[in-house]
Amino acid sequence: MTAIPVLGAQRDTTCPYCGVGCGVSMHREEDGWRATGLAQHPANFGRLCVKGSALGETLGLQERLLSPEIDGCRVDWDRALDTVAARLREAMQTHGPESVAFYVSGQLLTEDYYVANKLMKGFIGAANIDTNSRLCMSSAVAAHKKIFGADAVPGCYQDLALADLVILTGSNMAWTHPVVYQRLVAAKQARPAMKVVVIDPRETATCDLADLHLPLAAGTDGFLFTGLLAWCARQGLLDQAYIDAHTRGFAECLAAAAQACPDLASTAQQCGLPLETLRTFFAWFAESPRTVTVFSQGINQSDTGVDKACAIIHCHLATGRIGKPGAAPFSITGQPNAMGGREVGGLANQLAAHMGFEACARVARFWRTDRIARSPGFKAVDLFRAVGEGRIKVVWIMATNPVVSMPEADLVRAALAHCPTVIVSDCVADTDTLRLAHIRLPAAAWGEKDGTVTNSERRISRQRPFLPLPGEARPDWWIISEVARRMGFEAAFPYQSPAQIFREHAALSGYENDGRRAFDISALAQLTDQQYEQLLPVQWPLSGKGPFRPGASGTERLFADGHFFSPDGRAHCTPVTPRRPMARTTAEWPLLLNSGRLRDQWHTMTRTGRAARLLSHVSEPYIAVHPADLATAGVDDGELVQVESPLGQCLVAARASNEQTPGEVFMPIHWNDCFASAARVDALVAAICDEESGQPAFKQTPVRLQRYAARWQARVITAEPVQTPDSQYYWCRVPDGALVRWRMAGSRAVTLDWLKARCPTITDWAEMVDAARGHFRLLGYRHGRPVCFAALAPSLVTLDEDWLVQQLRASAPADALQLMAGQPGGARDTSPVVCSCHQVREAALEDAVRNGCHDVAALGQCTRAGTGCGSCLPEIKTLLARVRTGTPEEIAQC
Ligand SMILES: Nc1nc2c(c(=O)[nH]1)N[C@H]1C(S)=C(S)[C@@H](COP(=O)(O)OP(=O)(O)OC[C@H]3O[C@@H](n4cnc5c(=O)[nH]c(N)nc54)[C@H](O)[C@@H]3O)O[C@H]1N2
Ligand SMILES: Nc1nc2c(c(=O)[nH]1)N[C@H]1C(S)=C(S)[C@@H](COP(=O)(O)OP(=O)(O)OC[C@H]3O[C@@H](n4cnc5c(=O)[nH]c(N)nc54)[C@H](O)[C@@H]3O)O[C@H]1N2
Ligand code: SF4
Ligand SMILES: [Mo]
Repeated sequence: MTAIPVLGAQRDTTCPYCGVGCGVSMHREEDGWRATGLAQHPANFGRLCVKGSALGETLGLQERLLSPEIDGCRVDWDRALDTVAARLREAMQTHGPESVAFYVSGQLLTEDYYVANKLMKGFIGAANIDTNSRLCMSSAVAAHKKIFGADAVPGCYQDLALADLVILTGSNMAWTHPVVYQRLVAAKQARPAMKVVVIDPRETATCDLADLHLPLAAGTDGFLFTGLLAWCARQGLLDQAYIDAHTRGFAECLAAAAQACPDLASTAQQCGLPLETLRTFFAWFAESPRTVTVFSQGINQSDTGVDKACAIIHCHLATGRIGKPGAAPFSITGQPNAMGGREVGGLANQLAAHMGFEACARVARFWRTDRIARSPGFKAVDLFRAVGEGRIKVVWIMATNPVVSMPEADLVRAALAHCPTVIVSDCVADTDTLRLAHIRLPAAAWGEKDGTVTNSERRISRQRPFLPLPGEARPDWWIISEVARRMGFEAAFPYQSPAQIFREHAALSGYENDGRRAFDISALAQLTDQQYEQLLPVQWPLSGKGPFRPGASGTERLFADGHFFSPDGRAHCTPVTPRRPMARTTAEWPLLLNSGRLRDQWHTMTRTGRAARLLSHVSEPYIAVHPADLATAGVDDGELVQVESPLGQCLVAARASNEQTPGEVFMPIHWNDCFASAARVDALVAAICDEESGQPAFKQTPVRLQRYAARWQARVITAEPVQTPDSQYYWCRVPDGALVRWRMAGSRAVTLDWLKARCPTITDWAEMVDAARGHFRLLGYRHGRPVCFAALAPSLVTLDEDWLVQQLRASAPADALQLMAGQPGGARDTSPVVCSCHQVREAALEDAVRNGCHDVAALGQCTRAGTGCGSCLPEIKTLLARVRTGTPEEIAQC
């Protein structure tokens, strides 16, 4: 690995992945950087999940974008910035300010985000800036604003530990917010009487902790929570004093609920749940004044996401379960700075600092501008449609990969392909979106960037750099400010440091804020550069009354006094009439496709896809299908299948899964054209959005499956460049250090020469041919050393890929015959990796269970599995239960 110049040997910062916002301490060691959890950080108290603990492995400069480019040619920054400014100005002058758009991300730091929003809404003078938070949290935001009068999350992580009942709905927390999950596991261990209910159509890793799992029919949470409200009323469980004192519109809300869910049986039927299960859940709710309901994408990513979030919040308001320790509705955020983006006003329908367009005169005064946008701009889906219709002439995409992550992703790709100017700021050199950029701007990456992020519990933490800026990479705030200056807005963008931007953002939050705006961090507006540098994690609000005390921790919990941020200070309940998802299966499209995250990958894999350890958990794209549905489709476990929707196609391996409800299938969101031939799930997903929030219903897409009639399958392992097969074939690449493991397949016959032509730099080949059976092995040599292994056969052959990788790396590899065999003499464990930290495989764990390790602790002692970050503990427990409850025959077969 290239030596990385460093700023120091140890630095405290914040994890760049999920919204838990863990504090990370980075230590320089001989062979690179190591991440450990920051013991004193209140989000994680020293814990890290597998992605956080592998941060050091994703840092290298290979595959980074390190200089600006225009039309594929390297240019200097002056030229790049002048060109961006000129294109924006030209479009504004010729077609008006609405003809330019920014599409930004919850992975920008608050300071970057603030400047992007200020440039668009304050100075370009339109509001066409939207963010990938539209795809993520916008339904929760809309519900918060409607009911609380502000986009404010009431509770904090500690509330989960204090609750008697924790409801996790539409959240696979064990994988997506692993450290909060670990805190919950610890709390339940300490207080076993605490109950956990998981509501999810799939049986996920999170169900491991559940006292009750509700595998409800997809998209029916609205019925469940509206039914709960109506039931509470029937049972006399409402907190009428709280309702009378602190809410408005509750009677209408309850009337609508009673009408939609008149009795338990109808609710159970709508949700596809046994009556008894529902009764148990409701009874637990009734007996647990300290209830926290965590909701995430299973709720938000729906065409009735706002209603569902409202239905959840109503249950808490109606029973006074809010603003108290251990009692809160809790929308848990996904990205590291999803919250920060909401704070600065990154959504097209917000202005700035939690103010809407009604406050444009005030914000204009503060920004000293006469060009402020006066009405909302395009939400993400409409924004890209406007690009497709030619109404947007210049689009600038920062820190997000919409060609992969937007619904109707092929249409997004087509729209960008026809857009006159596409500007993309990213840290890496190749993404599906960057491939369409006319102007590429190299952004500083995590470890180089300097600023702040806000986590799910409103806690602002510092991201601090520990690496110098490589090549010509620059922080996003610098790039945007330079463009603004070149557009003629020098006076408003004088920024020299993130601290300066943060102070302005903090000051705006307190500007003419007489306590009526929840988001107030004006206490931080006077931070000195040194105080900013040393800022400890702090929860907003933190108003400017009185001098700032370094170390102040802010506000743990909101609404304790029953005061909300609406004009009358009450929570405004709003009638919800639940309905089923708009997308329906039909005879032609018989399966409902759900999509979401895997434990060890982050979104479009630009970072986690570089760490071999993280790819060892799941290395290829797949679709999880119930065995009965696989049988109907005539497909065997592991076979390739074409997944089709009216919008597009994917080609992935089928995985038999009893975790799926029959009729429902699941695909991970991570794979894209940089990693596989056709595995972008969003090419299948239609952009059916919640009308109010504009958030797409990513979790429900009717699809059909068809077996892919592969005539051959190949595996290739090499560090040499590989020419990817064209679109008629299947391929998938799995980086493993300097080597890449490839899997390929095709429905049309190919020759051995075709396979050799995939590695054009190799000219020296050894072959082993069994023509009668159609089995071929190749070894490619460079200077007498094997540098490539390839196997081609009618079906997927069993190889020991880890051993082959070791051999291709070894100074003295095994001889050619043994290499061609694809495995060493003795038997080796090639079963799936369960524990990524210690690379412990399923078969080793099964052996250990059979040899007497009958609990997690014993397994950990014997194999080390689960003793690293702990993210695999739910899977270990499932394995334990499976092996221990199997019949002796089944156990013998495992
Ligand atoms: N490992 C990892 N962690 C991540 C991320 C990542 O990429 N990788 N991304 C981060 C981001 S940005 C986000 S937004 C969060 C998302 O975090 P989560 O919301 O926890 O993640 P998802 O896997 O998208 O979806 C959660 C669950 O919703 C379920 N679901 C689907 N339909 C329904 C339904 O109708 N009702 C209910 N109740 N459940 C349903 C799905 O089966 C799935 O298990 O994760 C964050 N954390
Ligand atoms: N079907 C389906 N689709 C979904 C979802 C789903 O559950 N199902 N979930 C949705 C959700 S919740 C989300 S959040 C999105 C996520 O989707 P995206 O935001 O598109 O995914 P990322 O891979 O995180 O993209 C971030 C990009 O920014 C780059 N980057 C990282 N840090 C920086 C930085 O500091 N500056 C700059 N300029 N670039 C940076 C990365 O290299 C990467 O290319 O996907 C959405 N799409
Ligand atoms: S839970 Fe994992 S991914 Fe999320 S912030 Fe913590 S270490 Fe990072
Ligand atoms: Mo997200």
